[in-house]
Amino acid sequence: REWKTIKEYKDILFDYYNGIAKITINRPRYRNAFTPDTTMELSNALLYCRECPDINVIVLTGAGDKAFCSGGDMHVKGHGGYVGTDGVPRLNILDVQKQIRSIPKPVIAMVNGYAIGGGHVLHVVCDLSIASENAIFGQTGPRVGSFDAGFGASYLARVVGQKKAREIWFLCRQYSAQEALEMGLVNKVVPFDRLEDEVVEWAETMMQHSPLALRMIKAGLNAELDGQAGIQELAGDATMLYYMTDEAQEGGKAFLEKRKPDWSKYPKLP
Ligand code: 2NE
Repeated sequence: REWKTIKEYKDILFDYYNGIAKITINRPRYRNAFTPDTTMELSNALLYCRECPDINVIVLTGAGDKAFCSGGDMHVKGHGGYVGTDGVPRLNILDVQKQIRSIPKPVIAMVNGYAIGGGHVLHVVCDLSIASENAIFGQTGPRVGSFDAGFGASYLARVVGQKKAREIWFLCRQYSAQEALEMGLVNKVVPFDRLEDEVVEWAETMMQHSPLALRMIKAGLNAELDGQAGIQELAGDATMLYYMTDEAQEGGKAFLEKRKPDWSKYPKLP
């Protein structure tokens, strides 16, 4: 399989193959921990994925065979956030989480090793998670002076249930890929050397289906959980579809032609 580079970055790889974009956190020396710079690059790549009509499915992963992502880079954790090369403390990984949830295309976490701390949250917010047998899952926040009480807690609880989510956060244990599968935290576990093939197969299956149907399903599943922000996205999709109707076009045309709109010819289904 020949992945083609979409764009060069410092901390991430950004590749394309057959309708699939693959974003790889490329800091294996630090178990693919992210700094604010890494996070800005992730945001930038995700924005590209949103805009590009040739990208149907996005895969998020980490470089190497040890880690998907080990969360925020503890070397740059300062007062008020993680400090990037500009010296400003930030928690901009939260923006990436929101982007993953709101991008109107399926996002698959290809979990190739440790998914720990903020790295665990990243896989949790992806639509699907496929893990290799060596993957290990867990939160560390309360052990290392941090926490993610947003999607990292509330959405996790929707995925694995309240008791398990509290166990994961309160005890900071590590869980095997098999345990993750049993608690519904991942969709499938495969041997490491099959991981990418499996992920591409899942992406290709989804690409045989209606992109708009997938978009609406994702928006609907999110809307139930994301309050007004979730409803806003679902409503935005409804507006997009409405704009594609003759009825909506009539409104705009009538305004420009300085006449009363004639709604009578459009269907009013029961
Ligand atoms: C990931 C884990 C379990 C891997 O363990 P192991 O034994 O395979 O590797 P090791 O030796 O711990 O790590 C290899 C190198 O990577 C660095 C280590 O410091 C080590 O460097 P050297 O000793 O060789 O110099 N490394 C690993 N994780 C790093 C990190 N997150 N930041 C900087 N360097 C890191 C084990 O390494 C581990 O437990 N890592 C820490 C995980 C963690 O606590 N992450 C932060 C959680 S808080 C967070 O992510 C967060 C949040 O809670 C809320 C909002 C935003 C972020």
